[in-house]
Order: sequence, then C-alpha cells, then structure tokens
Amino acid sequence: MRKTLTLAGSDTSGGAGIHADLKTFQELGTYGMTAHTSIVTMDPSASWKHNVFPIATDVVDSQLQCAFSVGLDAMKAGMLGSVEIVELGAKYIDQYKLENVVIDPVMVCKGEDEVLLPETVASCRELLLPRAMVVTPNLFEAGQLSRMGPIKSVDDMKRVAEKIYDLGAKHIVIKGGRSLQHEKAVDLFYDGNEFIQLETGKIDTTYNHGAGCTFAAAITANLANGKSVLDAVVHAKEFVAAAINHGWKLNEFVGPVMHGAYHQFHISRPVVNLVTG
Ligand code: PXL
Repeated sequence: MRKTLTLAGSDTSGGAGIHADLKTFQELGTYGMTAHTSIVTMDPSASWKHNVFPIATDVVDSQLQCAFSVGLDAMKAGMLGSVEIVELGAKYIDQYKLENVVIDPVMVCKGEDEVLLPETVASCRELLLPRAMVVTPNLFEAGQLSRMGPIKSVDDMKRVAEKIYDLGAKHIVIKGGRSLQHEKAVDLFYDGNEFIQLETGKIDTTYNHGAGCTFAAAITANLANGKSVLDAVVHAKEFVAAAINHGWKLNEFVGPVMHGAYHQFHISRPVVNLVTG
C-alpha cells in the first residue's frame, strides 16, 4: 500500500484541508496520514466566519516525526500558517529525501480575506518551491509567489510559470479555473520545457469548497501510485472536475465538492483537453 501524508489545516466543515485530502487519498487507493498545522472552525452565528486555531510547532514536529518514520511515497503541503512550520516541512523533506512533494500554497480560504503574512509567503517561496515536484497555485497565489502581480490571461500565466520554475519548482500547475477570461476552465502546466493547457468546460456552480485541496491531494496520490507527473495532473483534473460537477449544498453558507464523485458517477466523467504551446 502506498503511503501519503498531508501537512495541512483541518477544515471542521469537512470539505477542504485535511478532510478533502484524506477522502481523496482513500478514493485513489493510498493510505493517508496527517500532520495538522491548524484547526479551522466556522461560526454559524457569524455568517460562517472562519476561525483559525494554530497548532503548536512542537506538536506539528511530533506528527511529522511519526508520519515520516513509516516511509512516505508522497506528501502534500496545504495551509501551513507560519514560517516555523514551513521550515519544519522543509527539514523533514530533506532528512528523508522525499521527492514526491506537492505544494498547494494556500494563502487564503475562499470567501475570507485574511492572507498569509508576507514572511510566510516568502518562506514558502524560498524553502518549499525548490523542494516541490509540483506546485499548484491559483491565480492569486501564483501572483504572490512570483511577485509578478495580477494575472489576467493565459500569456500572463506562462510568464509567471516560468518565474516559478526559476524559483525551483520542477512542475507548475497554475489554476486559472473559471476565474480567467476564457471560454473554458484553463489550468496551465509547465515543466521548464513546454506549456500544456488543461481545458475543461466551465462548471457553473458555487458549490466548489475544497476543490483546490482535492486537486493537489489527487496529484499526490497519483504520484505515490507511480504515475508520471503529467498523467498525475491530468487525472487529478478529471477527478476534481467530477467532484465539482457533483458539488452540493451543506448549508446556506457552503457547498463542498463531492470527493467521491469520480468513482460513484462513471457516466458523467469530465473530459480534459490538452492544448500544447
Ligand atoms: O480551501 C482552502 C482551505 C485550505 N485548508 C483549510 C481550509 C480551507 C478553506 O476553508 O479550511 C484547512
């Protein structure tokens, strides 16, 4: 059994963070393990406002010691929250020479505007990008990591991907998703050599909580299972598109993706077109 780890925040509402990752790891046939960096709760009496409770650094250290000791096939890092936790993650990746590292540089929860502190973004740029087999920023995160500001077009995505590659990440997937001014939902893959656009039809839903985490977790599980990086990314995009297609309303504030949709609804599996150049 291949072993996967997520170093991320716990989303009590079950759609994103560690919960999305574990469900996805399970769906894709790997053994999921966890290291919690924070616990996120939502206040039902304050329009589902997110409260983030950080986990003490020595507790994160202890979890990483435990998980890495069993021998990991791949790991994913999501919401890290502090420079100390970024440094710990980098230390364990080096100590155990882990290659299959997926960095999802979560800087903000959907609908919230509290952004990671600039020094945490800087430590992510300096310590995690050089250790990343794959990094999966959305448009905002890609703009922050590259320090190249707002991204408005596929051409902007290409310039930013080149910059993030120069910062040390081996493969970059910038998630344009449906926010880009384009008729399709476009993500851009770059491996330092060629650009590949991954295109799916835009899905008209707001029930997409946890989509980014699910995508990165699926890449992680696919790498653990021995897929090539491009195959891991393309399959993860199909997996998350199915999950978004079957997103559902949890309450008046949030609609999570359906992590199990890919395997439960074979007939409606989305198609991902690859456009090179
Ligand atoms: O979707 C971003 C995200 C990541 N990680 C955790 C979260 C969220 C958003 O709610 O709670 C733990």
